[in-house]
Amino acid sequence: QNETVYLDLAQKILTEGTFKEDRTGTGTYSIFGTQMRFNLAEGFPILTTKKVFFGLIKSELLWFLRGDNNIRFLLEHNNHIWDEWAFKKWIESDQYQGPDMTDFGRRAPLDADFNAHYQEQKQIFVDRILNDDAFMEEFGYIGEVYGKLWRNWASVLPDGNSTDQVGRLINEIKNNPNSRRLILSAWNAETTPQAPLPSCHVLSQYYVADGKLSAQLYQRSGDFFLGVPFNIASYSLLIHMIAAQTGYQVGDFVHTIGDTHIYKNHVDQVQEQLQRPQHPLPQLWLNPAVKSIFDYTMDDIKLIDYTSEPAIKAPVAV
Ligand code: UFP
Repeated sequence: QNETVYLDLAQKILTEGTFKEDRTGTGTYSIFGTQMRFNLAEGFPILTTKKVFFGLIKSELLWFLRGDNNIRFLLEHNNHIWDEWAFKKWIESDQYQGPDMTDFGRRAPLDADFNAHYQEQKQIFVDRILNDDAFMEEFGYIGEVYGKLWRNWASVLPDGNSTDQVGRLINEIKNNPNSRRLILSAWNAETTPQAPLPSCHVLSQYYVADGKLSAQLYQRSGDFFLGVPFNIASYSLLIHMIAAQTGYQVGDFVHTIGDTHIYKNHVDQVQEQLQRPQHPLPQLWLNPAVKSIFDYTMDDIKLIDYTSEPAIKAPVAV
């Protein structure tokens, strides 16, 4: 089954991974340079050994495709996966006057009192992003990452226009499908390293053969338990959407990851997951009436027959 490639790699990281300290202070088991391949014709590769929240994947991808890098759109869709990164910029600004939030990601799981203050401050922050336009304009942005770079890559020429990489990619796939230059880049060497979370999925390449569209992603860093299942489903959805808009069937999703890691505090959860049965993969439905990749809404994208084992909770390393 399709998911075995994921489970086998999880097992390999646990048995062969090197223990490595990391930026978050958590510690990881890590392997450098891994690859998984998913044949999208066999079903939609969302994990079935634990529940993955597809609604969050949809709203995040629609947010990227809007060229949006302000978290308000995500909050309006009840999606909180980017909150911490915007919050980090807010508490580091000189306008923030609340209790000390230094190192909130590390401290919150260890200290119940601190965690209560942290949750309160984050709620205040999120409410302000949603309701206060000036605050949203100042503190809602997460910098030069995905959406901004995909749709609106700033020109280096003084009077140049910005580049819509996604629009260009779709045109190239339609007009020049044998091209070996079908690239979507989310890493601007000048600006991306300053973002609160510099892009994890750095670059993807698209490939057409035998009437099928495939893609390979290079992900620089992969949190194998929490992040990677999202990334697999997100790129698989993107391939389906591009294929639908360019008239191809779906081929393979090739997922290459640099630092492929399992956080120390996710090991029990991974071991539990490895004991669980797999279910048949669901199918993806895209509304065929949508005629541009930029026009999909939440209701135009559905998973059919997604059955899975229950979700497994684990702390996010921030
Ligand atoms: N991470 C992912 N996938 C993502 C994303 C983040 O796995 O799409 F945005 C994880 C990888 C790593 C952490 O554990 O978040 C980012 O930390 P760093 O920038 O130090 O690699």
